[in-house]
Amino acid sequence: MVNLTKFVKKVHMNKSIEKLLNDQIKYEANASMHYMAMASWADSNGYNGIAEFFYNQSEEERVHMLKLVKFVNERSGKVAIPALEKPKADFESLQELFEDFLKSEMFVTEQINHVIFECLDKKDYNVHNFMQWYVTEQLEEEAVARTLLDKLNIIGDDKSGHYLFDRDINTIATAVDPTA
Ligand code: OFO
Repeated sequence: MVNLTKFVKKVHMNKSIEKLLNDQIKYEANASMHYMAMASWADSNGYNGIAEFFYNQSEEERVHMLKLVKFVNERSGKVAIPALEKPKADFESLQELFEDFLKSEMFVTEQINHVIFECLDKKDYNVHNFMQWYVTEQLEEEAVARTLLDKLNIIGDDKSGHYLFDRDINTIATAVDPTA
């Protein structure tokens, strides 16, 4: 007869992976608040298109966090809902805003790579499979962040360029092909 108690114990999430997934919950939540602060800054400075873009990014990050919370619970792991960092509220320029956006995405990609590494090390192919969605998502978001920063660097300090960038940001972002 199979010892089911032993089996159930075995399918519980590996502790180091559980810890990394909880860290990831925190990074996604921090990114969500960070982008909310960016949206609010853009809103209060008359950049309505950029504000809309970051409000949407903030919501996307919240959904990424939620997906992880549900996944850890489904897999019998323990979720610790984290306290969050106070996000930066002021930016010197649009360049600074979008440099921070790119840095934030690069940071999250690096953390996801740690999770993937640990999954392979611990042979947890279910979590590895689940995390592939995040890998693809990061590829896309980093490509968008890079493209937007490149455009802004071309525009420089030109005010009419900023006006057009604000007007067209969503068109520019949706046209990015991360595999190109
Ligand atoms: Fe969560 O997608 Fe970027 O950070």
